[in-house]
Amino acid sequence: PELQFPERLNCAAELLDRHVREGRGDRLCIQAEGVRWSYADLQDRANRIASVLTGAMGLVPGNRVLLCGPNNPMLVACWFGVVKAGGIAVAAMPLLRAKELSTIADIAKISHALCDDAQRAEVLGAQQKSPALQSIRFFNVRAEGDDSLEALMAQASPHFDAVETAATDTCLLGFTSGTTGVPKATMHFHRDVMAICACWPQSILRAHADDVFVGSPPIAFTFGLGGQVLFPMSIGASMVLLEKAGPAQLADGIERFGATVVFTAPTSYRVMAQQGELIRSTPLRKCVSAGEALTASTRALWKDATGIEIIDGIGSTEMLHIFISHREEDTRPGATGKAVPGYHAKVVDEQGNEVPPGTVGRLAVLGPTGCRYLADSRQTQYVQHGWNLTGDAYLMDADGYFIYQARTDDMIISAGYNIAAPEVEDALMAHAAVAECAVIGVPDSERGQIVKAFVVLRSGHAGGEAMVKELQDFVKRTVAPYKYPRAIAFVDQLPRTATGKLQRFRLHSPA
Ligand code: 3UK
Repeated sequence: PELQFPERLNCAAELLDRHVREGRGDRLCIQAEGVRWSYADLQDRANRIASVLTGAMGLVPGNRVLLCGPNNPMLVACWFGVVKAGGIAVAAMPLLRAKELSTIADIAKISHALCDDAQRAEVLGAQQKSPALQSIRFFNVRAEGDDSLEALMAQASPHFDAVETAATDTCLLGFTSGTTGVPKATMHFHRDVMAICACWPQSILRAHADDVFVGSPPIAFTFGLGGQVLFPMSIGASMVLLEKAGPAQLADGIERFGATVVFTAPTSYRVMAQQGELIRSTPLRKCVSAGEALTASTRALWKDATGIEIIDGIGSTEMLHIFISHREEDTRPGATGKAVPGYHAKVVDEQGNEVPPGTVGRLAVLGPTGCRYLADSRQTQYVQHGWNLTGDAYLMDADGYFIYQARTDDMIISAGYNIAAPEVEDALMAHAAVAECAVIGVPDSERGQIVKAFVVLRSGHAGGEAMVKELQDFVKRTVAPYKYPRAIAFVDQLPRTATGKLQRFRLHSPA
């Protein structure tokens, strides 16, 4: 990939203004419920927002701007307005409460906010706790006669030349999903945004300008920002934005808007597979999965239901986007794939030495993007000798495919055996009575740790001695018997982050 960038670079100018300048202003850029914007339409909105920010709102380059709301066209216009003005976009997961927004505002030293009206009360609540958050405007305001962003935009100039930021100026802060506790902010440069557009989409996805992108993750999650906004715009394609994108709404959105490329998580593919006929009737042709491991069974289920091979990729907030993946024609069930061109990956031991193929170790990656935590001492745990340690246990097979095992925290060592929690979970999930489950290691005086499973049963099934025995025997029949859960607890639900990731650490505490 071409990864030489000029010293002065504004990624919003590259992804948006370039299309208008080169005569593609009339091309479709965004569709949503009742909305159809061309690239010129989006540029008009973004310019007016940049004018409001730098005018009435007093923004100067480098200021951090909180963006709140569900995925919709105005949220995307705000993202481009902020970045064109040289500000730093800090998108918050939808539905966060005042307390969580205030934590983000404090960590990221946020001075301005542009928020969907739906989040008004929570953002104003956050301002009470974080007085540095001075200037707030609301968009998608339904009530008349107000302080809405749209009212200011109507008065503002539609012309705004993007600020000539340095390629190494920060343009976005991404918050980690908090699977291990307190969220961390990661800094990404204008150059990093252009780098992710030049790597995985070009060599793996290979979409074209007529593709219609859709997906479920919020743009506050860099998986969603890249897949649904940056990647289509980098090739002059279009995006469909869905405010609610559970599996049923996503399948419906694919059909109604004729989407051809979808980004979502494995759980969503499992549910949508029940609507295989509907999917087959649409022009959908590329399906991307990330966020958590794609099991061989989910891959097969989707392929059988729709005829489409899922493109699995592992990415992280720290690396900005996907760094190990494979093309549809080169899948190996159970493996994530190989390093994306532009990136290097290896499996290392505790000392950082590369281990031989077939050996489980920590995944280390190196590439044009990488981890920069904002003022957080955990930086030195993530980046060692220039390599990024993602916190995942992987092995590389003899042919160079990387095979996911577990989060390094989720390797259970019991009586000297290494047991990956997700493997036991897969085995349990195959039982008809199990709706969801999570497996952890708990301290045990005899074995060091034992395998403990938290199980959510499907309706119509009862927990109890007999079910415990039934599930234990079932696991022993499908995986090596030493991996069976010696303890099983039945629960109503499992703790998850806003992006749907299991928070295993919360299962370790009795609360
Ligand atoms: C896990 C996967 C196995 C893995 C993300 C694509 O998920 C993203 O970012 P997060 O910071 O989490 C990163 C962690 O999630 N993971 C993600 N994808 C896979 N595990 N197979 C996969 N395909 O533990 C990783 O360390 O929330 C994904 C693009 C951008 C992203 N931010």
